[in-house]
Amino acid sequence: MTALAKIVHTTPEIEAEPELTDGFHLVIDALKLNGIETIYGVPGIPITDLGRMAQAEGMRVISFRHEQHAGNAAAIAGFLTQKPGICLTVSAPGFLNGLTALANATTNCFPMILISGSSEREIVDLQQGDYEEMDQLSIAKPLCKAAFRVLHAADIGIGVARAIRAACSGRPGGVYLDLPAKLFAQVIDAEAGQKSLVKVIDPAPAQHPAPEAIARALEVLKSAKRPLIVLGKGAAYAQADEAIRSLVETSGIPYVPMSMAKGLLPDTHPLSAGAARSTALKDSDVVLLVGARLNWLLSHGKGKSWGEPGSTKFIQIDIEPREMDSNVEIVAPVVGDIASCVQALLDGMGQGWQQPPSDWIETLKTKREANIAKMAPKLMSNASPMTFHAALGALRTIVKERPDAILVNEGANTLDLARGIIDMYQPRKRLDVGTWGIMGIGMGFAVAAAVETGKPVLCVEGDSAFGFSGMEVETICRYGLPVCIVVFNNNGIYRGTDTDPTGRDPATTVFVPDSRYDRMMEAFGGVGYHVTTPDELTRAVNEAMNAGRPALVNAVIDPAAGSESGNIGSLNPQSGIKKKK
Ligand code: ADP
Ligand code: TZD
Ligand code: MG
Repeated sequence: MTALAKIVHTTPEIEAEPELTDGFHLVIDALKLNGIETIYGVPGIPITDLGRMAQAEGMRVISFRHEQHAGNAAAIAGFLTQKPGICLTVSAPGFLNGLTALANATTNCFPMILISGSSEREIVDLQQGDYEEMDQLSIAKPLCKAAFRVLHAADIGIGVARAIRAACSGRPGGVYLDLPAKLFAQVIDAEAGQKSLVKVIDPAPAQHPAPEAIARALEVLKSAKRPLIVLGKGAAYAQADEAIRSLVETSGIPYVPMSMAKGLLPDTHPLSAGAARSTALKDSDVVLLVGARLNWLLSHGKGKSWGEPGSTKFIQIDIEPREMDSNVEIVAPVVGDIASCVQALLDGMGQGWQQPPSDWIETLKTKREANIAKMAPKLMSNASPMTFHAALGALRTIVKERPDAILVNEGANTLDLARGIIDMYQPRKRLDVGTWGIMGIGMGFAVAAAVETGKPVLCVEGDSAFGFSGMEVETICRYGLPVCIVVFNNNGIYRGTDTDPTGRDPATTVFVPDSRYDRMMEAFGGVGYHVTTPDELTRAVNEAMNAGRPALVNAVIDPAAGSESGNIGSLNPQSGIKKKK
């Protein structure tokens, strides 16, 4: 009993029981106080009642079939809204299932909080075999940005506040919050409980760049003959859309969007060098990175994709100071939040800014037009079974006509080709496998995209990729979400044509041929379509998206059309042993 409650009980003239609260309610109140309205999770001991009570208190609680997908939903909710997405799981196995998503969120700089119930500390620490026993805090620590445990109900407010601030401030990331079973039932005085809650003020404070850093960056940019801007998903996350558009248009510098930055400016923008990416990277002399890391996705800023060593100077805008020089020298580091940094650059450009030399712009334009023209006939093929290009050509038109729809995309060929072929027109409309190239984000991302934005969602999924989260079609049907899934069914991973050399088993990369994924959707009351031509695909997707109801289109793709590992086959290690001829 708290001190206050004791006094109340022993004072004879006050008859009424003191108003009490408990751990369950304090967690809910703390989240709500901080504007968090949705929880993604899977129920079970000890958090079943937490989900129920949160729902009763007006929160949206979206129950999944597997925690990884709930975690992915929370992560992408964080990316879309700048508020940490919440994933709620049970102890040990549920926690571990959610951990992949937490690690992936951290890797991608998405703010999320994994809240897991845990077993009794006394038993866990003596390893005495509690129900779902695991030292979850220790296991989470190396896989996330921060990890906290709350032992007393009176600390829930602070615990939630710390988790929110850790997830959102600086470089965003995943946070683990460990809530032992005993905590939920702890009772404290309601007024003291309310007072213990913390509303996080300014969870992601602006971080203004130093004026010297801006001056240095502008000097380097001015000296460029062939400048390029690379926009990354940090730029999409920052929601500084107008400032970024002004930066490109005022500077006149062509830009290349990384995958999830597509649509920050429409891919059809005259300064987009997306369709001339290779030339743009290789021939540029100064590159301004905006919320994009020089990791494998940009060939670490060196090697064959880039010009001669030392010929490209990098300016980098990032909120994380240690990102600078992580792969190559950054001649002008600009540390701060993207909105402030981009605005400072714009202010510094002022009236007298010189547009880049026109021959550079012309070179990229010519290359872009040539690449687009080369691609065009492939997108029109009417062959059946469909090629990836033909099916994506159909979807490209659909996205053009529905620019506010959110595109979720995973797979190998299905991913790499869709990224190149489907133009995006608005910010934060393309959600995909991100920094890790992880399979399994599909349905989790789709659910959260629909729940958080209310917009229609189109998922373009390799048949393997879809399988990682396919059971969540039930979740999509249960909540009646406007999600249309197109499964690019080429009978396998990369291709459906491999065989086991011994003839015993199916090859490691193939699935049951001619599977009917559309029937999975029908099993739960959604609409299934089976299509074999681009025209049928167009009709099915348009019908599904007009209806705004769950649908799955099984799109038959030529099993021989794909290439090993899509665009990144070169990353496959090759055996050093030469086969005898
Ligand atoms: P991409 O995969 O699109 O190239 P990355 O995930 O590699 O993008 O890079 C995103 C970068 O953006 C990270 O280094 C992260 O620190 C940075 N970032 C995220 N949000 C902000 C922000 N608001 N301001 C500045 N940098 C940010
Ligand atoms: N497991 C996880 C979690 N992530 C991964 N990226 C992989 C395995 C390996 N992998 C890829 O990188 S792509 C892919 C796997 C299994 C599936 C490719 O097959 P698909 O696409 O059917 O989704 P295509 O269109 O047939 O190429
Ligand atoms: Mg496939």
